[in-house]
Amino acid sequence: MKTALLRIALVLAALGTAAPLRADDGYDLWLRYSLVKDATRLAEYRAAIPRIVIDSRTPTLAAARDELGRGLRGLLGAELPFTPRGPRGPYLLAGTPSSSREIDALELKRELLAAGSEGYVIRSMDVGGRQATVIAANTDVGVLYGVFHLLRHMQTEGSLEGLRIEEKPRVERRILNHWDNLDRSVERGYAGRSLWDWNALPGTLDPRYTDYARANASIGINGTVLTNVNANAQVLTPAYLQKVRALAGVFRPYGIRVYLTARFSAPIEIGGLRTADPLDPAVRAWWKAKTDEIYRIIPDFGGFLVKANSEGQPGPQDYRRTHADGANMLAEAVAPHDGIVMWRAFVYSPDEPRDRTMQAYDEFHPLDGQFLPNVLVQVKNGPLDFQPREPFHPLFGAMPRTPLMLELQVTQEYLGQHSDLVYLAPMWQEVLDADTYARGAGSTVAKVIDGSLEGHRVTGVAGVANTGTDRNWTGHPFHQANWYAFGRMAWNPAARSDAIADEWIRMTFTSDEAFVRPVKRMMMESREVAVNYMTPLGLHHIMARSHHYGPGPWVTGGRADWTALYYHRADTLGIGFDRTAAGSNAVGQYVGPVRDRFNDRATVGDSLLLWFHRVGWNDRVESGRTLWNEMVHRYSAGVDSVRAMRRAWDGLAGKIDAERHGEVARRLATQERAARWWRDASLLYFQQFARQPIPPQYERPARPLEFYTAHTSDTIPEF
Ligand code: BDP
Repeated sequence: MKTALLRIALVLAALGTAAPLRADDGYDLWLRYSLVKDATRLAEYRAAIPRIVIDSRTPTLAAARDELGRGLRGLLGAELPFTPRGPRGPYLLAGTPSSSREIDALELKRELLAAGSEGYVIRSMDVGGRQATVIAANTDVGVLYGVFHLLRHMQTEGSLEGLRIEEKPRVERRILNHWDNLDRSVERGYAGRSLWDWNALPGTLDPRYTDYARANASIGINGTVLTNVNANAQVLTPAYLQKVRALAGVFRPYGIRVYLTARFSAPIEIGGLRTADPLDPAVRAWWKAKTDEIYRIIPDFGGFLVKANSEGQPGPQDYRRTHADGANMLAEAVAPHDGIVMWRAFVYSPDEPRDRTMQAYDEFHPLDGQFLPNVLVQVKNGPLDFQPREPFHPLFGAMPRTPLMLELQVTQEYLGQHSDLVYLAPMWQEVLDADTYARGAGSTVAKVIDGSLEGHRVTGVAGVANTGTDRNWTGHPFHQANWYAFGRMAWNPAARSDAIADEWIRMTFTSDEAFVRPVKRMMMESREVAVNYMTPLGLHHIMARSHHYGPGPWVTGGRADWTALYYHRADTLGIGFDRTAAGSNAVGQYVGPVRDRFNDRATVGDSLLLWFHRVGWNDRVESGRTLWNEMVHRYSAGVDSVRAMRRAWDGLAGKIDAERHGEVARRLATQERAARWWRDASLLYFQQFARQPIPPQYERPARPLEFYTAHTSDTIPEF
């Protein structure tokens, strides 16, 4: 009796009846591999893949094999046998022409030629009279990527019949930038402490390092900069390099290289030199020796990321040298080892500039053609600093002889930090799709980045990571989607944000359409919602001082371009930063048609209106409302949309596990309070200048302006 009951219980468990409500702490990210719900699909998978053939003699093929085992065990609810060569019947075959004689014999030569060093081919095909699902690649890591693709295909319940997939990344270096400090604090991190336990390294290897690598490999990320751009030279000392080597050893099987940030003054700080002048022979020799030492310890080290002469960081300009002089010195040191230098263009002068958004272009544009071939200039998506909305950076398309790397911020410094559900992929898509007109119509930022516009071979995309020691890696469960989307868009800058959201939801939660549809809508709208309650109509950098969470349009004092006033310039006549030809002429940094569009009030569009124009409070905008009324409307709509998101989410209770549902519900409640805080504080502040009432159909602010301006902490005030 007991055993019969047990058997029934086991069968029920295997059928996954209880699966939707299984408590889930989010640790498994999108790699949950829960049992396939659709019975027909499940039967199809079980019939097509009763066994797996993969030679796993290398660490990377072993990782591929482990992932297949783990994934299919979860998806199919059964342990599949790994056989050297199955007897009869269908099977899954994975490998390279050198790991597998069967693969070598397949008619896939042309496809494999096209797949390159990281691509793969997935086929349902006949192999020696037997039906096989084949994952073939030229390299082990290609096989691993193919395995993750097939698992994703099955997690999203695609058919295995007639599979013909050929994939390869469009960008060579797909890199996370960790702004992690050696004391384990994370600059602009909202998910706990740094994943790198420097004290315990190199002796102790946290199992999370492997899961971190798996997650990254599953979305094609192939590099990680372990340390903050505000760099500490200590990481280049022998003791730390041993720790870095230990991490590199964990990541290597997953195709992930490590990179480090190089503090420009390291020759002085840890090298005992008196200068860090990039043209000084002793300095050059020091970097060369240091680099050789690093490569002796980590033979596949990726290279250096450098923030120089920006926000107090040392750099070549301290010695009256150029950014090219600095970058080339390091590039020469890493070149013999096939390394690269990622030199950041996020610079602005220590003197207060007329228009800060113009400085990176002014400095870097003249240097085009002066960088060595293994230097990438890393440019943030917009000319200011990761705001909820910015125009694309004018350097894209303006440095044809230099490979430009796109830097995106996955962590949400300016987009609600720990609390706000903001899916960032639509914002990244907006940038990647933007037409620079550098070589006529169709010269999109995506084509600049993937090298196709100017024929660059070295290409890259960087994302400032949002990971930390929180059990679910990113704090907010939906912030996992931004890590996921970053990888998918770095692999293919032409990927669509809604398709990525769709697969992420299915893999992370469920394929139940009644859940997928509303959640996808919520995600796709979320960025515009945040823009509305934070910085509508092209407003920017009106966040609170330093911590950047919550509103601070009143911030003045100190360095002018670190204040909100500098950016919004509100007075009784109007508001906005005049960047037209009559103003700072920032529009002049864009190519003809773009310049003209931004320069003209009639064509710029409301979304970037106050970025480029000063507008009177009673001027009409696209909706036909006056500017003031539109501002009230947008801030209010932002709050209303968050309320709608909460209602939609509450209605989905029971469709997924209570644990993650509850966590998101709690964060949405916080987001609503944050949105109201933004709305009330911003409207009251700007109202002083507009001198007009909030129209009666809109909600009143809860407290007077002084209440909000008196609040300076990074917690939401009680109102
Ligand atoms: C800003 C951050 C600051 C970073 C800087 C950078 O506020 O913490 O150091 O960017 O990108 O957005 O270097």
